[in-house]
Order: sequence, then structure tokens, then C-alpha cells
Amino acid sequence: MILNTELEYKGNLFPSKIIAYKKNLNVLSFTTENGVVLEVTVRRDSVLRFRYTTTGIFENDFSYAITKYASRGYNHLEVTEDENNYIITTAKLICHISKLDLRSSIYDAKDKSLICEDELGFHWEESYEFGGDVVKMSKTSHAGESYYGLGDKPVDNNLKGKRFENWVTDSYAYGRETDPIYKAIPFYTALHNKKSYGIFFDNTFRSFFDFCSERRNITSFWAHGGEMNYYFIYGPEMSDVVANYTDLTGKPHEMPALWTLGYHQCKWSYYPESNVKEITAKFRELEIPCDAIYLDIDYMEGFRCFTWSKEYFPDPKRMVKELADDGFKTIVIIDPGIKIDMDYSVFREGLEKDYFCKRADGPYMKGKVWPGECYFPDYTNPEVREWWSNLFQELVEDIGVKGVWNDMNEPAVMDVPGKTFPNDVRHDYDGNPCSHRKAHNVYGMQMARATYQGLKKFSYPKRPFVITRAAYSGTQRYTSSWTGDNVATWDHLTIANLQAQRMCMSGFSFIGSDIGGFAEQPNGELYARWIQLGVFHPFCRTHSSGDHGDQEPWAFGTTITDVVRKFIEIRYQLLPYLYTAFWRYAEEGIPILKSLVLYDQHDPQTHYRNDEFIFGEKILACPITAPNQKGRRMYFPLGKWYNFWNDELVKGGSEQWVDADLDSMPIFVKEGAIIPKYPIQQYVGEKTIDELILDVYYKEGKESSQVYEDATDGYDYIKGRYSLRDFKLSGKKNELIIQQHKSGKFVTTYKTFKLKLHGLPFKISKIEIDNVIIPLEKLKLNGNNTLTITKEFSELHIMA
Ligand code: MIG
Repeated sequence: MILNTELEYKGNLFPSKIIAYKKNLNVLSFTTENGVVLEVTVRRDSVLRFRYTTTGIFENDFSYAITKYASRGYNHLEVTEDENNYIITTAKLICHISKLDLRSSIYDAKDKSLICEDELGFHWEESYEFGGDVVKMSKTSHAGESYYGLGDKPVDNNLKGKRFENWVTDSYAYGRETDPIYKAIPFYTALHNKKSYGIFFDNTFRSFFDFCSERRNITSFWAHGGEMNYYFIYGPEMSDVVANYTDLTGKPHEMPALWTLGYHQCKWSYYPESNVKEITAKFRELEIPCDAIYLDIDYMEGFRCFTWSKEYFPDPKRMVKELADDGFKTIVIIDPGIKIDMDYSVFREGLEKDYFCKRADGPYMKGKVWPGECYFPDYTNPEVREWWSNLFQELVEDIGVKGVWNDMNEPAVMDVPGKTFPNDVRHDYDGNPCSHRKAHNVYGMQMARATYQGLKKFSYPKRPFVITRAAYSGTQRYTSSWTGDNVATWDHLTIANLQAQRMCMSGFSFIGSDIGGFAEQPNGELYARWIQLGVFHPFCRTHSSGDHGDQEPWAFGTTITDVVRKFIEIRYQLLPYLYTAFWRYAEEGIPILKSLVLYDQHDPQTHYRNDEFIFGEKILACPITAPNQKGRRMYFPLGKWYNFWNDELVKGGSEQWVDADLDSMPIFVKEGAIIPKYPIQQYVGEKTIDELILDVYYKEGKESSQVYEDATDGYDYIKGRYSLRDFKLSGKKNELIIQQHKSGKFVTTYKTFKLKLHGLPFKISKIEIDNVIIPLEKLKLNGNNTLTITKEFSELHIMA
């Protein structure tokens, strides 16, 4: 019997003493008397991989999570031994492996402080039910240690005191603490004594994490099969831990097209065509910016993927073109279930080619989903992925669809226990045949990957866009994601905030929630407050089941429409800022949203904060999460923050009240920041950008900011056709200096910057650009705070 617990089972087995040690370059292996082998791989000075086998033989080393692009290499590696331990030393870490029982303890190489240590360490339980082992690991938790991460868990940021399960599950109307839900991201970061490390347990079987819940001072994790195979990632900065985890499991393979960061409108379902057109026309009529419109399952013929309902969408190519002419990109849903129907070519082909999943004894995996009885492609087979990717040719190349939405890919199956495939279903697992127990958590990931390959092939030379519901670690390389079927309640607004922060903390930044809630209907106030939060999420889409009425920006009366428009406009103005944050994520693995603990782990006040977060590098946002509020209390991280609405300067380090009527929300900008803005557009590309607005927030001291731009789509940026501006701001009592360093070969359409100076403590009397004094009239100086200057400057002095 497999117990969902780490210790309870009395038949736990343990490694005995080490009898052999071998070193092969950066791979060190330790064999015990009872046949356990531990292999420690030094991947980087701060990244160690631990892998254990109880049989003396390791499985084929294959992982869907780890990217081949992951950084490798270390500056120092030395293995010594003393009486009790083997001692592995890198430039960042010292790791002791106990000769007695294989337990490890890891120390900071610099100050020799203890970072993380095994309690029981590796132990296991033999499973006679499934074969193989239930593999387990337990570590000591230190006083005051906190835990974060784990993907989409709908709980407070700090995970301490809780237990979780990873088994991707369709979770209609999930709620706070529902577990597991749609994603399996077995990665957490820990923090104690101001130092942070992370653990990525790369095991796709059903797995569990326990943060001092079963036993007060112990953190443990275990899985119902596979190997104990985890990566230890040291910071000490949490942001480095997350960046290193993202490096290991992959950054997005390309920048998203800029329009994908615009506002998206969705519902289950907009049909027929006339209804779609009504919606899009209304956006333009009311001048609410929008870039994407979604077609949910009803666009198909009897829910058959890659078909169109002749009745509702008689001429999709024409419709998609007309929408595109109006600035709308069409995104369609594609589910994994393929209807059993010999007259349906996708089904016939899949059958002929033997691409569908089978049960252990040979029959196909038959399951009921929207189309009725279906078979399901085995996306863990590379040949099936290739086939699947080619199915998108007509949709993308011919009809002109710009993005694909993968749903139900947990996989979800109706009317069966467990709501998914039975355990015995077989999978190829890229040439490592296995049962669904091992493949379940990656099934949706591999579907999204195959979809991505198709979109990439047929959208080229434009960039692909995919959105998925299910995900395992590494899925961020291919696709964006949303948090699934939430509910239109105030608590769900808070949950959406937590999930977006947590996903970002788990290497997956391109994330958003169904704004307003999927199930049930929000009132106008909740919808407006949710839009306010949603425009600060990397993926920004309203979606609803449609069962309880309309959920478009105009569905709640004009007061609400105006608030919604105002916030979506802010999103569009901030596009170059968000794009820059995305670039840093795609380039360096830096999350787009930062929970306060990730932003400043050295301030203990941040360790339990949930609502406030940093958007990009410089903006602090905090949603209003309850009805009838005129404002709220919120915590300000250390430093000084300008109120976005009135430039009032707030000193951080404490909780303070902030006014925020329904048409407002607490938003603050870090002092010294330079925030790039575009004019309001109804959709990306509507206007030629003929001036870049730079909001400059005065600081007495130094601060640097970046602005990344490129052609907004296509691949020229990879060949160096991007524009990166590094700004260094330095403020004194009577002078503000901005230095610009420009790199990249992309030439932006605009020639000038419009500088808006915030908080300048003196009256401008002189301006010097690259050592030349400029007469004030030439700068279109407006009052004391707005001026237009050439984008070509290297050094600007604004003087009293
Ligand atoms: O069983 O396609 O989460 O976004 O609108 C419901 C219909 C299937 C679940 C998705 C939701 C989508 C809906 N889908």
C-alpha cells in the first residue's frame, strides 16, 4: 500500500555506509554496502544534482524539464574526505556526504554557514503494487525558514506548514487550498538566515511536498515511482535561485509578439460570426484597446479539432482577415480529444498511423470529452508531435489564425474516476516507454509543445503564440498559460494574484487569470477591481463560461466601462515597459512579477506578504481585494516610492494607508526609475510610435533603467536588430543627470523622447546635452516638467 505520507510507513528503507567512491569529471558517485548509489553532478558552482538508485543501476537519463540550453560549467571543483564525510567544494558550495549513511549537508563556501541538510535524507519504500520504489527525501527545516514556489497552488505565498501534491488535474471552480490543480511544478525556494536556496525535484510521477506539516521541523518530498532525482540550487539571493531554475528548465524560446501582451477578450463561446463581429466592433466603438479575440469549442463542427462549423463560421478565412484588418488577432481552442469518427480525417490518420494512446492490454484509450467518445494522441511520441504540428498548416497558413489555446490537456476525461486516463495507459515518453503514472504530469506539456512547433512552423517569419492549461516544469519554453476555471468571487481575485506571483516565482512568467472569474458572474465592482489587477499580469485576458451573462468591459454600465478602459489604456501605455521586463525574463530568467520576498528577502517584513508585488523592475502594485473600499493598507518595501497618480513620495519599510476609489488602485514607482511609455493605441501597431515617453522619477542618488525594443514581431532581433537603452540616472540637489548607452541595430521609428520629470526638487534653468547647452525654447519645455529631446543623446544634464 502506498501511503500519502513520507514517514508513516514503517517499512522505509535506508542507505547504509559508503563502500566505494568514484569521480568522473564533474560526476561523483558513492555506492553503499546495501547497493544504493548516489550520483552527485556538479552542474554549476551553485547547482548540484542528486540522483539515487536502490538497484545499483540508473534509469536512462531523460528529462522533459531540463533544457539542452541550460548553462553548465563551474569555476572550482575539489573532492576531499575526512573521517566521516566526502567533501565536495565548488566556488559557491561545500557539500558533505556522510560516509555512514549518504546524508548530505550543504554549506555556503564563503562564510561556511549551513544552508540545507538532510534529516533522514534519502529513504524509500518498495512498492509491490506498481513495482519500483516510492522515493523519499527529508530535510531539516531551520528556525524561521520559509518556503515559496510550486507553480499554481492557490494558497498564500509562504508555503510553510502545508502539504501539497503534484498531479495535474482539471479543477472546475477550484478554490483556496484546492490541491492539486492544473499544474505540476515541483520546484520550491527556501529562505532562512537571509539566504535562499531552491530544490527542483525532477520526477514526473505523482509527487508530494511537505513543508513542516507532517513533522514540525522537517521538509520532505517524495514520489510514487521513478528516481529520487533533484537539483539543489543555491542563491544566496532568491532571484538568482529562480533565475538558475529557469535557466535549467528553460526560458521562452522567443520573445512574444508585442500584441500578445495587449488585452485579450474571450468567452465560452462567441459564435456565430455575427456575434464575434459585434464584440470586436464594440471594442472599437467604445475605444477600449484590444488585440485578440478567442473562439472557444463551438467554432468547430461537432467539437472536431481542426474543423469549422459551417453554420456558424461559413468562411473563416474571410472572417479572420476582416478581424485582422481591424487589429484583432484570432485565437482558437484545440483540445487533445479526437472524436472517434471514420469520416473525420484527423481521426482516420491518427488511427492509421497508430498515434493514439493505448491501454496496457492493447485497446485504445477511449474517453468521453466534448466531442463524445474520443481517442487521444500520445504527445510523448516525437513522431506524433511532428504529425500534430503539421495539422496546424491550414489553420495558421491559410486561414490566418494567430494563436492556439490548448485546453483539457491534463488530460481531462469526463465521467470517470480521477477525471483522467487510468494508470495503465501506455506512453512512448520519447523512447522510454512507460505508463500514465509517469507520463500524466507531462502530457499537457507535450501537447503544448507539439502545438508550439506547429505554430512556429506556420507562423514563420512571425512569432508563435500558444496558451496552455496543463503544465510541468519547462513548459514555459513553449507557451503562455492561464490559471484555469476560477470563480467570480473576491477571494478568487486574491487567489489570481497569488497564483500569478507564484507561477512567476516558479519560472513561468507568461501567466494570467480569467479576469472577472470563469464560473458565475462578477458584479461591476469586482470586474473593475480584477481588471486593475489583470493589467499588471503578464497575460491579460477576460474569460468566462458565459453561463451567467456577459463579461465584456461594457457589460456593467458606463461607470465600470470607463474604469476598465482607463486601466487597459495604462496597460497599453506601459507596453514598452512590460516588453522590457519580458526581455529580461527571456534573456536572464528574471521573473516578470516579483513577490515582495523575491524583491527583497533581506527585509523580514516581506516574508509573509501576499498582496503587494513588483511588476517588472520598478512598479509596485497592490490590488483592492474587497468590496466598497476607498483604499487599503499595504506594505511598502524599503526605498522610496512615488504614487503613480499624484507623485507623492512614500518612504518604504512600513504598512501605510493608500487611497484608491473604484477608478484607482495603489500603484507606485520606485524613485530614480525611468519608465518608457507608448501612446494609447486600440491595438499594437495601430499607430506609428513617433515619440517615446520617458517618465523620469527624480532621486537623490543613482538608479538604472532599461528599455528594450525591436520590430515587435519576427526574428530579426535575434540577428541583433533590437534596441536596448541603458539609462543611468543620478540626481543631486540642483542637478539631474541621465546617461544613455544604446546597443543593438534596430532603429526605432521615433526620433525624440518626451521626458516627463516627476519630483524634480528645483526649477530648471539650464539644460546641457552632450556638453552643448540647449536653449530652453528648443525643448518644448512645458511648465517645469515636460521636455522633448533627441533620442540620440549620451549624457543629459538638467540643472537648476
Ligand atoms: O469543460 O472549452 O478551462 O477556459 O472555456 C470545459 C470550454 C472546457 C475549460 C476551460 C475553459 C473553456 C472551457 N473548457
